[in-house]
Amino acid sequence: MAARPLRLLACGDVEGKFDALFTRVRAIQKKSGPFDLLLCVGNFFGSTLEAESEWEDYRRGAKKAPIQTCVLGANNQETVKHFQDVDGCELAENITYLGRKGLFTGASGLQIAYLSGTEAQSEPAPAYSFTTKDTASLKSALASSSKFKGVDILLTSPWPKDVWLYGNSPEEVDTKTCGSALVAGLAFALKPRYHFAALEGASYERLPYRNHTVLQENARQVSRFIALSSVGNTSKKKYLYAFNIIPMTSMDPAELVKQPLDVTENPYRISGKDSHRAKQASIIEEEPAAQFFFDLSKQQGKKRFSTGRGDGQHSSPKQPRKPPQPTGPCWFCLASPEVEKHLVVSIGTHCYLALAKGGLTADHILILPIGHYQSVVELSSEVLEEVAKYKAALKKFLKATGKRCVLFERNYRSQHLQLQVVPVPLSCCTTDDLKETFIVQAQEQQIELLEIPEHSDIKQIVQPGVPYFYVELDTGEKLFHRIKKNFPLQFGREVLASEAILNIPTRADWRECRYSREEEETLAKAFRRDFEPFDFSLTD
Ligand SMILES: *[C@@H]1O[C@H](CO)[C@@H](O)[C@H](O)[C@H]1NC(C)=O
Ligand SMILES: *[C@@H]1O[C@H](CO)[C@@H](O)[C@H](O)[C@H]1NC(C)=O
Ligand SMILES: CC(=O)N[C@H]1CO[C@H](CO)[C@@H](O)[C@@H]1O
Ligand SMILES: [Zn+2]
Repeated sequence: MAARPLRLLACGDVEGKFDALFTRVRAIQKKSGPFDLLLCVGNFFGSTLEAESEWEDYRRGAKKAPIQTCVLGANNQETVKHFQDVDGCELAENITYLGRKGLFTGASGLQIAYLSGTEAQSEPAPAYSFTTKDTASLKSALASSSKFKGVDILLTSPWPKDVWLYGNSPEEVDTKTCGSALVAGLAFALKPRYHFAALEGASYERLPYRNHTVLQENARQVSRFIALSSVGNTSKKKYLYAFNIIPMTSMDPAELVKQPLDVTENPYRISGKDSHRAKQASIIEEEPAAQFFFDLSKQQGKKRFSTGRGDGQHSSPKQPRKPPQPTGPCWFCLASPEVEKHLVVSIGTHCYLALAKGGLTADHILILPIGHYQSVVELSSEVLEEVAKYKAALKKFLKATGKRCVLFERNYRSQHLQLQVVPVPLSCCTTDDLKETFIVQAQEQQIELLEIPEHSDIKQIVQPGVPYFYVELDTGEKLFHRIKKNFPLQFGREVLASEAILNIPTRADWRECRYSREEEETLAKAFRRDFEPFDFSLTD
């Protein structure tokens, strides 16, 4: 018993141009058949005399809306007078004010959540605005049940803040000031399949975004955010959007959660959750608790211990810590649309392997955490454990191909942790040669590389946030440099590419090592095939 899809229209700011809107709707219906509902977001009423007199015709019944029309309330003082009943009411035949906030459920089962007005900027909140209290009560009324899956449609007048993150950028809006954080929080919680907004005079259709964490949660329906322009706008920007929808309550669950190819990460992961930032801050606070730091800035070899914050607080090991979130699009968060998935060669639980883009050699590999961590120092123990597993697997693999593995990390001007693994043929040089070359070439550039004990962890040497570079040899020995300023970004590559080691000096700069996408795909495929016998992620 397949439900008939509903045919809906959504419209941006009408600004009192009722005749223009309904003429257009009539023309559309004449051409492509009747629609079930027209949903209007943004300013329905205008404040000009012309707009007022146009409205008089509809209010008195001299003119009529040709379709059931639902509208949101006022966004300014001038138009508050049109919305007498905060719980919603009929404004004219076929024109209904939905109310301040709530859920409208149609006979078909279609669920439309709505929030009228703009976010309050001052106290006391004006009559046409909403506050945290409003969005919190809407969230708890709709989304607190464990059975809650989402709503079909969310209507708000303002855009949600940061909706463009991880997606396509809107034109003509100031991304610094545009959008409401409360609306973002609401959209994050309600997981609408469609979210409409207006007020910016711009039209924008964001790529669909996910509402689940890849690899960690079951798939949920994606959300589409669509911002519409104002009616009769001369610049021909889109103000009407037509779509078909089957209410989620009558949809096949598998069909509902299908992910389109162009789906992106959820833009609200940071700003959306009200207390998320605070929680994140407290996680970072906890991190270095009861840790010891060698202070290498003083004197080589002499260890000074300090107890960090030493308040002995540990988070329960039962609750895996959520990785911090990037503040913008990231090329290496596995869930991010920016990731070049064709370079990925293995995916574990917390980490993954990818071929380095423009690698020094065809088997130059990166070990990366799946979540957003800036450096090894920030990794939780379970992520570190898997990093160690990948290191061991790669070492074994490379040994089998007659190579030793050199690993380095630069935590400086980087966003997402990348452990670079560069294979060096055994026949080319010994581990001691490698070590020597690194030390000598560092000295030439006034970089002090300090040897640190084999079994010590970088975590014990630096505090999170401190920039550093280190290279780890196949014996586990490490050479460490605390970066103060002006560290040559390509240093690790330069040394390995130099005559003394790989002797491919022109490849030191990765930009000189570009491959075409087809070549990259071929290299990744070859690596996957060769690495397979060593890849624990395939068997665990
Ligand atoms: C009001 O809307 C209904 C349903 O969309 C439509 O059938 C009807 O013709 C409309 N009324 C007028 C007067 O156009
Ligand atoms: C088009 O939209 C912009 C922004 O909302 C507005 O300033 C302008 O007056 C509109 N033009 C028309 C003809 O409605
Ligand atoms: C409410 C909810 O479950 N939201 C999820 C939406 O998707 C993001 C990741 O894309 C998750 O972090 C949220 O938990
Ligand atoms: Zn990242």
